[in-house]
Amino acid sequence: MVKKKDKYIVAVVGATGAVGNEMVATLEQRNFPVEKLRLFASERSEGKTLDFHGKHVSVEILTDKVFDGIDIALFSAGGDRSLEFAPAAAKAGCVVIDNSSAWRMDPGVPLVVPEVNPHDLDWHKGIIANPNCSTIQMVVALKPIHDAARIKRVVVTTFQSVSGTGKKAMDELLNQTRDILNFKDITPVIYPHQIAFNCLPQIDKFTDSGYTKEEIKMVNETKKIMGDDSIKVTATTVRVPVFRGHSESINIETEKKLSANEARALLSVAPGVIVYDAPDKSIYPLQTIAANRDEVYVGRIREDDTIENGLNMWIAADNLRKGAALNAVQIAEELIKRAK
Ligand code: 25A
Ligand code: L14
Repeated sequence: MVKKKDKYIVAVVGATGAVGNEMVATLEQRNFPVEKLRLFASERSEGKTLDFHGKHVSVEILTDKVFDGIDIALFSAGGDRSLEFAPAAAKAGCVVIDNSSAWRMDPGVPLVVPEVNPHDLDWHKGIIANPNCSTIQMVVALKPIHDAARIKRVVVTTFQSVSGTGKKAMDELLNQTRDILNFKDITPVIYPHQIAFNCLPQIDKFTDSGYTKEEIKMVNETKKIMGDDSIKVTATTVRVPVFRGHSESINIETEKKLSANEARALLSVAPGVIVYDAPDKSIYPLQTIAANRDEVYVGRIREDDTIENGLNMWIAADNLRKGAALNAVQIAEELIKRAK
């Protein structure tokens, strides 16, 4: 449990990664009440420093002994590190907000998007999971529609940027693009195929079902966050040659009829959402518009007349912010609001 204080000792684990960097920036931008910031990564980052409120903070090596006295730790160093270190951190009295997929479906761990299910923070036991980036932005847009008309089924296709995979993937897209434009041969390393000038219908590993783990995460995490196992979700997740921001095409079937205008009205007052939908002016969500912004952009809202109660929409959000770092910091903000 987080105890009520004026300021907190906060740690970022995996601080030198793409998401970790964004966590440090988000804590600063939102003026989170930080008494002391501690940064952890592997030996590879020893000697590095990151700036926080104008001061250089040194990166320390992560061990299971470091957590004494830390109030809140934001983890983003990959699933294996979360499995290994989060229990030790929780045991030391530190509340872990974990960005990996390691703990998300554990029944003893709440999976939280503050706009959707902040009440699930009430039953955490020291570890709170931050959902998958594609799931977070989708449930922010689905929640007001579910509350008004009950969602029966969702068909989603994602268009995901390379920053979700980390810094090395961003370098791979940049280097491949430059090499191809210079007529040089390229060798894919991070992704199984060329990502420059290409779209890959694979994110994370394939399972025996033929679906990727990313697709399965979207199905299971949506039910857990929305607290409704009856919502059917089917997903196709696609990597596109974009650096930052994910888009999604979403088809929704509801129990009750909702017109496109009614959906637009609900979404326009929903927390964390910007309705960006003026097709006559070619205004619709784009990864370039959502990048470096906090909100989920929703547009192309239309009725699907091939089913009784159907809607189509297109959404975009920043995967490193709402999809990862911002959602984690918002969870921390909710925790300190509830602290006693
Ligand atoms: O281990 P896994 O489960 O396979 O997952 C690791 C992957 O998950 C990514 C992460 O991206 C990495 O590719 N990742 C993290 N959060 C994610 C999310 N929300 C996510 N992917 C999707 N969604 P990353 O490279 O941007 O961030 C990695 C961070 O974790 C730190 N870290 C790694 N091992 C650690 C550790 N921290 C503590 N203990 C450990 N044992 C890592 O710190 C980074 O902060 P680092 O010091 O290892 O890396 C600093 C720089 O070096 C680069 N790098 C990483 N690995 C190698 C490398 N360089 C050379 N060789 C390597 N093998 C990193 O890019 C970073 O810039
Ligand atoms: O958080 O884009 O489960 O490669 C892991 C894969 C996030 C996206 C997660 C990617 C995902 C990431």
